[in-house]
Amino acid sequence: MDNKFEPLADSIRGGDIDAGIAVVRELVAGGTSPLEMFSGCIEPTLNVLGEQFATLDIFLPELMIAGDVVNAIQDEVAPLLKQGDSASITKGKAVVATVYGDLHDIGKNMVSLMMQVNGFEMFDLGVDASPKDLVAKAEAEDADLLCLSGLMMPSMPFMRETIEMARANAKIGNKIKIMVGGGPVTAEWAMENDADGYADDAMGAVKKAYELLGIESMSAAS
Ligand code: B12
Repeated sequence: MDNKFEPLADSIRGGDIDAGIAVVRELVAGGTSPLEMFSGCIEPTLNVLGEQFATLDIFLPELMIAGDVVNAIQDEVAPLLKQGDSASITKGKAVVATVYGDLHDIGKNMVSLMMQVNGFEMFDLGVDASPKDLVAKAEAEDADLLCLSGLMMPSMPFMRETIEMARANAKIGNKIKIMVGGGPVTAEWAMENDADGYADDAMGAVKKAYELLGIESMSAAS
């Protein structure tokens, strides 16, 4: 990790929201983009914490305070990203959520924010979203895209169920494009489970959305 990110990583590991916000403001003032912070520091730091959690070197409270710092950082940088929003014409409507049984929202929020900044009207159902609610919202909004995030193996059957239910829906089933992502999801999983696309990060999600809807150029924001 680049040395300039060490204080940010420290604030996440230490669960220090005030320090995290202060460091982010300094980095922004120095010209570092929020996306760079996420890919260069926040995601790798969370990945290491996830491994330490799996090996019982840290426990749930440590993971929770790290998550709280990252959520606060997301709230801090979201307005900055939206300022750069050059997309006044909507590229499409997308329903997004973390699937049933899963409360992880950091990655889902990144995807939702980057899609919004790049021209999509986002309908975010939050976390723990049931297949029924997701499909009902997609139908009500006549959405072009359904974006499903999942980090928990036990929730993968619900992601699959959501895809099946969306495909079977009389109104949107034939047209809606379904994108999936998150830790246990792979491009192979996406293909085997009848999703249209997979991406492993937020900008990848935007690119995939453009590709699936046949939109030519990316508009903004990095
Ligand atoms: C932070 C964290 C938490 C925080 C979550 C805070 C929050 N608000 O989200 C807290 C402490 C609450 C938490 C709780 C739990 N967690 Co947790 N957590 C993590 C950790 C460390 C990081 C996740 C994260 O935010 N990563 C950073 C983001 C930016 O990455 P991301 O989510 O992958 O998203 C990116 C891409 O995947 C992609 N993407 C994501 N979604 C989508 C969607 C689409 C459509 C597309 C195209 C792309 C895309 O783009 C994103 C941006 O780049 C992971 C470890 C890991 N390596 O993932 C464990 C991890 C996911 N947790 C785990 C577990 C077990 C739990 C608990 C069950 C622990 C417990 N005993 O209670 C609970 C779950 C409760 C529940 N029902 O959900 C396991 C899951 C194992 C599994 N695969 O089944 C992991 C893998 C840790 C581990 N190694 O054991 N956790």
